Amino acid sequence: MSTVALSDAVGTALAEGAPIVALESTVYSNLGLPTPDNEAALRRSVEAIHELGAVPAVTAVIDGTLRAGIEEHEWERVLTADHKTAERDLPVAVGQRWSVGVTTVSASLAIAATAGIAVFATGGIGGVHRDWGRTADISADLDAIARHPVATVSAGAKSFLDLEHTLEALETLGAPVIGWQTDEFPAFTARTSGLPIPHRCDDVDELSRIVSAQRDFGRGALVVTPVPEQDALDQAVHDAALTDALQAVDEEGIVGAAVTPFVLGRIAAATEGASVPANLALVENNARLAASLAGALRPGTDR
Ligand code: PSU
Ligand code: MN
Repeated sequence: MSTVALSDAVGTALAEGAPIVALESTVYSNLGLPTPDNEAALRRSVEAIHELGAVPAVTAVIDGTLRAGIEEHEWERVLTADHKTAERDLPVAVGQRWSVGVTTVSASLAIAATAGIAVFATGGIGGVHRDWGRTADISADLDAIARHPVATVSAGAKSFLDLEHTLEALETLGAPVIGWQTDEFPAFTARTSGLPIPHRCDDVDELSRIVSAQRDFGRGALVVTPVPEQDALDQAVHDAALTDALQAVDEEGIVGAAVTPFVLGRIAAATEGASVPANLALVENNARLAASLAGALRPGTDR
């Protein structure tokens, strides 16, 4: 993998062993959120990480270079980008010198691992799609979460996925799933899917010991935390919008990497934007937990 260029702040933090939180960039582009909510989401994530004394490292490909940490004058390029970049696309983005590639969870984890960053925050991970038997559509996020020695913090997986089989796939791949102050798998804008998860943790030092032990194996873990109660999307509103969105996927023949942005856009439109505030709140909440975890997890210390 090509070298990752670090922002000054991330370079200094790595050298000093200060806490860092990697962030993806697809969610902050219009593939993830409409303008201007995407910028608000980015700002809230970055500020939450700073508030907790950690350094944010937004990952992206810019002018053909893999980046961990972007400067504020580069935000606009990421916010307006439309080139979704998964881990397998990274070598092509570098070789073809893409102007801007926004990273998914899998690509962000590859960049974070290469840079030596231990903690990563996203909104909701990709997973097993509901029609996986027909389409074989299983997000590359899952394998990347298990394979890279980076802890991923998310609000579970996106609610339009097959969450039961997403958990099953994570088990097969060997990724521990740890509920932060919960026993159930969160469902993105909903606090729970009702599905039990194997492990729960209520204390950040304990969480850092778990993540650190898994890093010693050279592997990653998934930490899940529900959207804050006051920001959760009404379940009935959500379910109705989702049914319509999934029907539209079929009718309009949307496949592959286009499915996730399409469904997110349809749900946002159908809920008259009620899903967007929930999405912003959970992204910030995840960044906050990731920053606390990064603070508890001092690189190089044997906890
Ligand atoms: N969750 C969101 N918005 C997003 C995504 C997740 O709320 O934009 C993105 C993430 O970058 C994730 C990707 O890695 O969708 C998964 O896409 P796919 O299902 O094609 O693997
Ligand atoms: Mn997919």
